[in-house]
Amino acid sequence: DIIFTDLDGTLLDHDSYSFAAAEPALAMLKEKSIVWVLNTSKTSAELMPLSERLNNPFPFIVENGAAVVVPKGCELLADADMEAIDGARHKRFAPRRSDVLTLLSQWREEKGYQFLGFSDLDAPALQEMTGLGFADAERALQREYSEPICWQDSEVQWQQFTQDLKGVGLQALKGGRFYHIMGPTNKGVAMAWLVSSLYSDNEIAPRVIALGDSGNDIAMLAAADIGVVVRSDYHAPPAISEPQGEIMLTESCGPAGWNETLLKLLK
Ligand code: 2M8
Ligand code: MG
Ligand code: MG
Repeated sequence: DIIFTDLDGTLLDHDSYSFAAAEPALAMLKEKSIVWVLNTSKTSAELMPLSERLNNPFPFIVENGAAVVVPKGCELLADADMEAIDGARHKRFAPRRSDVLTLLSQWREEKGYQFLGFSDLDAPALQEMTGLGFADAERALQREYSEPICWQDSEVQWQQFTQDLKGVGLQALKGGRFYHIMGPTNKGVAMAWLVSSLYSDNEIAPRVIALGDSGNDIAMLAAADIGVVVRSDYHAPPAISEPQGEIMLTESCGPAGWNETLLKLLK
């Protein structure tokens, strides 16, 4: 097996960002030496300390599938064609955030769209909106590929905005709290690249298990052999149309649901 997991609302509690309820299944992953990959909206800067806290030595996927990142010291994917950024190696599937920001500020000016983006915020303001600690909020602001926004305009303007994004090959991907403005990739695209890069054609392909709770997880859940929709206290489970494998829905919410379902699957 290989596991791909979302963080917020999935392995981490939506409000406290705790993974305490998932400890038994995390221990089982370790015991069975299963490769498990964090696949999240979060940035590389957020993932570095988080993967250490989670005791996860594997590559991770950042900013909603924008890049696969191999941290310093990880020997996997040694042959892959990757870009060195801050001591890590990145395989990029999206344009850089600076390009996205240029367009957004141009449109704001020309079309009067009203939204609040991460580039308008400082760490204390982001803490207020998300409940992140100060250091984590600072790391969340260090984005390389995507701009999370809160829409503050009408539905009509939103329709126009998403059309404009489409016209330049960008999209608005719904996360837990924000829409992530980014290039034409998703968590499923990066997951598929990583699986095919880790396992060559003549190896037996592992069973791919993916877990997530929100709209931005749909592509990942649909592309997995087993897509586990983690129940949320805050929103209805996302509908997975045309899954390639089996879809399951957890009984409990967040990390407790993650734990109960993975323990069952890995037994
Ligand atoms: C943002 O992502 C979440 C996850 O779905 C969201 O859209 O609500 C990202 O900015 C991420 O970097 C940050 O850690 C998170 C904090 O809630 O919010
Ligand atoms: Mg989530
Ligand atoms: Mg997420």
